[in-house]
Amino acid sequence: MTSMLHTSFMQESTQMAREHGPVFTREFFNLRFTFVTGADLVAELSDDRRFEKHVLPALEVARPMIGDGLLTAYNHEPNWGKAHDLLMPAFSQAAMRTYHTLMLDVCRQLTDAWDRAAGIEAVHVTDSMAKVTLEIIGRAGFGYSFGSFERTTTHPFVLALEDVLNHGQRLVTRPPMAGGFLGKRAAERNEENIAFLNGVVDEVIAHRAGGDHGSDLLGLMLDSDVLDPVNVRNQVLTFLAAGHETTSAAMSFTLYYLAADPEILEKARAEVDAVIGADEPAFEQVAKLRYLRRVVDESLRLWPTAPGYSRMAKEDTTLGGRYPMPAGEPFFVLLPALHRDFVWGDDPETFDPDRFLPERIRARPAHAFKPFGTGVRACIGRQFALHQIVLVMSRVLQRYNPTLPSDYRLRASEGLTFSPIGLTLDLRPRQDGR
Ligand code: MNH
Repeated sequence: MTSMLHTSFMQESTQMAREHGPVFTREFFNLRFTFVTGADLVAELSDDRRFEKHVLPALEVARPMIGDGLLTAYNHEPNWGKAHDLLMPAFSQAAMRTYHTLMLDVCRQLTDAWDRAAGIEAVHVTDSMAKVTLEIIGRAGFGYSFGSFERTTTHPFVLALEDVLNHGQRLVTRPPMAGGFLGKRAAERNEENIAFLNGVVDEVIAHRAGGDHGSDLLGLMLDSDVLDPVNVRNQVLTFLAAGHETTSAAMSFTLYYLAADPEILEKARAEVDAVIGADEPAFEQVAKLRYLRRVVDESLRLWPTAPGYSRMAKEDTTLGGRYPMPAGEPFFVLLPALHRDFVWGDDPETFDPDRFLPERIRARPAHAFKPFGTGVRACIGRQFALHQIVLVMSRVLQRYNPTLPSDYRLRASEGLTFSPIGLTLDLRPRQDGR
């Protein structure tokens, strides 16, 4: 869902932050963003006693599809707390053991597909990563395989999901089409898409009714009985909408940075060889890939695939003692700018995984790194995303020697997420017998 808007509003705003930060306002079509980019102010905004999540218009327009699902629920909606309490344990680091085997299955599908494909040059890694994350969340979320690696065209479910999200983005970024024919047609089509998505999920749920509910997230929700059926459906669609492209784009950026620097690539590969060897990684080994994890974190620093999140004051206050913040008014944490704040040193554009060495993290102010949002409304899928990203990267490094085409220059598209434009890699099998 990165292709529709043809904009770089967030990237431009990031450039402006050095001069105009730490708080400045910009308009984008009929939207108004007050950006916060300073680490000290973001730290203050992270206080859940004074501030809370604001559901951005860009999220709000997804409510016809995912309603009061975790991502788009208003703070006062009771289903948020019910779903949060129920699902938190299923997203803990320990729970990742449950998904490790299916994640490995999907890695095997990926490497099989790459090995089968005649060409190892100019592999469209962003497409491949999108398939990986879709298969993983489909299976972990509701035991569903989209057959991404067998298909030559995009699954209709995925097309409908992307259509709905794009439709929402157009609604908030363009003036209303004033009931014109095209607007009416687009609205109808959107309703058809939503009905189709609901139908697919409902069918899966119906198959589970009675008997064995299964050990995926859907099974957990059906077993517990605390969420009503519509909310269960909202959660399933939320995992797909929130957990698919953010994660796949993060994998693509990480692959870019690995391939872009032979020294970093070599260090990551040496670690994978030392910790795992040539076999499939065991669950416990993934967390031991400390250097690779730092590469992932550093990629998320420069390209936090979700560009930001929005906060509002619970009561009238001032931010940093000088920026008036009336209750309920949104302030947007612009992550690429926060992640280049002066607390990161004077070379914030330099890719350096060692910024995430434990002692260097401790030396930085808290809240300078927020790719997964903050507080009680932070990303529930964080461990799930990180486990699969590190796992998939390790499988790639075990098998291939990724190199960038010499003329590739990193540029990112933006929509609900950032994603690298036109990234391809040459993936030669490793020659050292691994
Ligand atoms: Mn995720 C919330 C970023 C992967 C499901 N996610 C958020 C927020 C950010 C975010 C930022 C906070 C939004 C806000 O404050 O409005 N999420 C990411 C990134 C990745 C990611 C950068 C991958 C990299 N997210 C995932 C995955 C899943 C997921 C994977 C599900 C399997 N995220 C969510 C849900 C929420 C969320 C659900 C809302 C949590 C809540 O409010 O309770």
